[in-house]
Amino acid sequence: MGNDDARATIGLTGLATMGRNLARNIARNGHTIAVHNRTTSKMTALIDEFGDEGDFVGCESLEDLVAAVERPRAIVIMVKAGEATDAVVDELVPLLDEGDIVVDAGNAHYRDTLRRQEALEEKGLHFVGMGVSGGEEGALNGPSIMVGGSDHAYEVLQPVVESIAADVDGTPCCAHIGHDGAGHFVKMVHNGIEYADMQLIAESYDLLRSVAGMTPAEVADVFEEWNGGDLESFLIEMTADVLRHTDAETGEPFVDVVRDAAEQKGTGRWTVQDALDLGVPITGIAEATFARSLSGHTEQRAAAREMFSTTPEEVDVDRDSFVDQVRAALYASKVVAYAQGFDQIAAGAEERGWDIDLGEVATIWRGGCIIRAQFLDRIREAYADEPDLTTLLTTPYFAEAVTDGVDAWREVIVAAVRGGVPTPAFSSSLAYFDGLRRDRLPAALIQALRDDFGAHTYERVDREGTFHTRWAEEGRPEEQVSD
Ligand code: 2AM
Repeated sequence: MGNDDARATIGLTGLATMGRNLARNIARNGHTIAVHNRTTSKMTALIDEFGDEGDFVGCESLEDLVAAVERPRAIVIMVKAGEATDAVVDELVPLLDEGDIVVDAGNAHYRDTLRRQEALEEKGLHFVGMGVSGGEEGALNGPSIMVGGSDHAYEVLQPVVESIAADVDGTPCCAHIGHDGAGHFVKMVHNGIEYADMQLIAESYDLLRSVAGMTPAEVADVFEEWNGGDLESFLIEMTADVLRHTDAETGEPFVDVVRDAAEQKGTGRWTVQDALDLGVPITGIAEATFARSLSGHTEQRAAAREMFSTTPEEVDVDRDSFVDQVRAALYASKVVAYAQGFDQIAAGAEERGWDIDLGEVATIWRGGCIIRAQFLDRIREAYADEPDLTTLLTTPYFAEAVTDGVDAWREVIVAAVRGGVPTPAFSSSLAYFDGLRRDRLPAALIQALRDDFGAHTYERVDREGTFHTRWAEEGRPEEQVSD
């Protein structure tokens, strides 16, 4: 296919908010970009409104889009994940030439990315799953970008993606995470961690309000103060802002006029499903996901409210020290949630043969994305000191935070339990920590029971080998099943 008129460095189809903002970001950074949308009016609107921000080539058809881009072509697809992406890929592929690169910048499941990558590879094309975090604002002003796909494709894309990503201390928040689906996989876990982060913040707010009796505005002040320390992050800052907001219509705190049923688009669920497959206990993310589900079970909640008392139990706490305790509990639980998320990335990389640099993941999450936080610098440092880290929990900085905070963590959960305030993420994170550091776990009893009812065998603490006890026989003789 001849394309003598091709002058764009990159093409992009799908100009809803995210695609439009990403296109503007690319153009603003000096790259000529060809833009297309199924409904042409969105393309012309972009050029009418923002055409002076950079060098756009408006294209009315996918054929025009393909013809406008220099070879090897890089064409970004930014449409709804799932069927829409498949439809656009199917339409685009016959128009491309060998060596061209199709980039899916949507929120695809990494398994879909693997499937598409295999299909395109057979046709001599590169398929790149690219996770873009930071919402609409990030897409426009600098997101965190997690790129999968081949080394060659990354070499072609690098100048564009690095220039549009957020920047922290001169380092772009963008990396080639690993091959094929690695970018979308890491983006998925990022979103899972975001669920845990938000749930922990929500539990902290609930405790300060329901146990310590603070108003939303007072809680906002607490979050603002926390944002000046170790907890400094985009979400903590935003929480202070949201809690201070008053509903214009009713004059009530805004948080009180919002219906308390949290929704999800599914990436938290994907993360938990994947963790179950990998056998990685990401209890913080799982509880956060289930807490959203519970909040949405309106009928069951109504039935329970009718049956049981809804009056919170009074718990006597000293407000100032409780605020400090909640801060410590939040930080320790956050350490657990991130340690679990990074475990999942390590396990996924191992299982699927991706060479993922966990320190690099922490580095590119420092800016642009929803979970951006000072904390990620500590994680980056931990992996720099020890690249094959077994768990983030035991690195000196985090170990100290957890050790220093553990008494407060327990006190807060005791107060929550006494007061009837649900803190599933706080509680499960503490249980995870206690489980990990326990000398002996009751898993020994589980193994014995499994051997009794199902002859599933067990290992012993004092000898090598696999054993089975013949429970039904007199004297319960033990036999060695294997070495
Ligand atoms: P539209 O403006 O023509 O609806 C978000 O939905 C974006 O994905 C929009 O730009 C939308 O185009 C595009 N989109 C959704 N489904 C599509 C499909 N099957 N083919 C092409 N574009 C699609």
